[in-house]
Amino acid sequence: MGDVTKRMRPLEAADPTIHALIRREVARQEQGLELIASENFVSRAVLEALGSVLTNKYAEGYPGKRYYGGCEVVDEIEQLAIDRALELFGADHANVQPHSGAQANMAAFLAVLEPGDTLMGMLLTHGGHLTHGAKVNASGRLFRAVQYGVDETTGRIDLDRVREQALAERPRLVIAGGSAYPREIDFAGFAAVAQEVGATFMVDMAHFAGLVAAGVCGSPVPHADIVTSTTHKTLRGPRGGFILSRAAVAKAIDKQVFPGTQGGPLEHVIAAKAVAFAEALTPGFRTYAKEVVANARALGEALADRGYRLVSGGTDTHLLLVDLRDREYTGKDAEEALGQAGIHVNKNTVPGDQRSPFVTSGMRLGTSALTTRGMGTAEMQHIAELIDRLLQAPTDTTIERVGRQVRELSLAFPLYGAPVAVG
Ligand code: DSN
Repeated sequence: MGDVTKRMRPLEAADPTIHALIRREVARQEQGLELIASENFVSRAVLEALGSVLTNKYAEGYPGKRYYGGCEVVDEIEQLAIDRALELFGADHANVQPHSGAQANMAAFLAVLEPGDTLMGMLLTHGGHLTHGAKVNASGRLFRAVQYGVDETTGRIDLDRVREQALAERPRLVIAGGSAYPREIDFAGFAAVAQEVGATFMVDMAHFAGLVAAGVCGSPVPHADIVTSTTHKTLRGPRGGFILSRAAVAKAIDKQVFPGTQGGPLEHVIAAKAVAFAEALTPGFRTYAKEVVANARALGEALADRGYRLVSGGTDTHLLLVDLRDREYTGKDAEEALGQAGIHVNKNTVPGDQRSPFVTSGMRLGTSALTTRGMGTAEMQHIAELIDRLLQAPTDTTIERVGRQVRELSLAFPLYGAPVAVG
């Protein structure tokens, strides 16, 4: 029989506990329906780059100007990531080092603001993002944060109101973008407001970057001075961030990423970003992004047909926000009940929500991950039916029955085919 450890992969032999936990997570991802709007499934190529020896390398600085020797290979990798990001989005400058979207945003703020300056972003509870000036975040502590909301009856940004607020508050930075806003944003309109008050205009496109890359929704790049993003949502890359900018602020951005807010870049992640950017440049990715939006519309319509209220009445993107205030259950209840059957959504505040962010009156859904698995509009209709069945009667029997159908549906759309190597 020989030594069984010889047939094991290194992680399994060295740390069976972590190995087993990763296998459990592989099974959870394979057998569930991932509807969390900020999640997606990367390709095996991205996974391979992420798990590479590039993690061993220190490379503080930028390609050609590092504080360490031996950077000739990572220089080429990082330059490729930059060049591909520029080709994909058509900006003057790209910095691919931010470890996350939050890091990208803080570096961008510090590039154009001094502590105490006024920034203006969308309220977290109206679909904005924590890092756009929420009190509990450094963006709300270091800067004077003014927050705009959506019109609570339409669920949409009212640019006239944003303009009035900007004229009254005179922010030095105006931010558009968020994490639970299902509609396309009028970037040209925002840019005009920012210009009128003499502010820098920044767009955080983390959620819809993949749709922008594919040309399925309008690009903020021609309108904004700075565009920040993550790589792991609709863009389907590794967990991380990047910043695009006009030439005029490029040096300031680079300085605030390193040495301003970060140390050594994660070159293994940067390599994986380069792989994902190359994937996003293919015609196949354009088809994928179109399907993501078609699936979100189909899922929204199927839920609306069953009586669910969608904030803003629908979606232009990958994302849906369901207002549960006319129901007897909360967002937390919905997230927990659906989760027990393997349907993963997240509770989310809706505009005007009286409940805390830990409870909420809404749920947010997105179609990027299931579209990666190959699911289409027919599956979205089936999923709406499963969601409705479970939320109407979250009994043990329904959870068991819906859970069985969830597993069947998931396994009909294999995630990675053969088992993913975990070590
Ligand atoms: N937490 C992410 C989301 O779920 O949208 C944004 O950072």
